[in-house]
Amino acid sequence: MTELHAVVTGASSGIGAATVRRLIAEGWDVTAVARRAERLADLAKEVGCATFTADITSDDDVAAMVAELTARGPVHALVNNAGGAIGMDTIAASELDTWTQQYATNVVGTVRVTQALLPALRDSGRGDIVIVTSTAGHEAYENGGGYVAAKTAEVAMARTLRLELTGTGVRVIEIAPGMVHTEEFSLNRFEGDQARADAVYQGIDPLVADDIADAISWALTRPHHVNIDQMVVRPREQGGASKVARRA
Ligand code: 8X3
Repeated sequence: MTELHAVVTGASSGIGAATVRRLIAEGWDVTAVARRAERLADLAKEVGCATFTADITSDDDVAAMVAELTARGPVHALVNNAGGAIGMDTIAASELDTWTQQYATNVVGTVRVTQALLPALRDSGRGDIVIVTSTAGHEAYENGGGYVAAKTAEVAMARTLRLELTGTGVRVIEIAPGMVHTEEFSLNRFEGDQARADAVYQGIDPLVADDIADAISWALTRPHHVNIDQMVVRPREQGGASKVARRA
């Protein structure tokens, strides 16, 4: 059998890079997609993945990516991981631009890449679309309005897409992580403020990127008649968005 080919977005760090490593270890042929070419080159050197430098908010980039990937052969899985959070402000105080940006990356970016690769995924005969959402898509929390709204929309997208693709042989798998300590998620959210970013994970054993890569890889490697619709993954000490048991 030919190798299965997965495309992973947001692959230059964190959950995306961990997913690339994990799928390569599982024997997949993987294309890592992100904006930062140098980081992709390092990852390719480390694990032997293919790479494509693209910004998922750009129609041209995504069209070029799909043209190149489909010319190379079939695409069996798409892991939509690119996105992220900006800021921690009340809705009253938040900048509208942060809402627009979070919607553009998390929601519209995911739709853009999914639409563009859907014909190839259907043609593969066993397509998979993974959407990495967040527990923020399932539970609101104060000061997270823009991110909660974007992730809630992404959850709705996953549900709708699953209905629309029923009977086509394409699975739609939503993975919803809680607190995952990655190099960049909270640092980006707090615009480079390392102390604030570190404080998010103080006093708990947070998830790490590989925990989510493990969940993604597990869902993808179930027999293809099994669709893991949704998986919510949190650290043990996080009972809910606003309920975290921290050590003193
Ligand atoms: C990340 C989880 O708790 O920061 O998607 O919203 S949280």
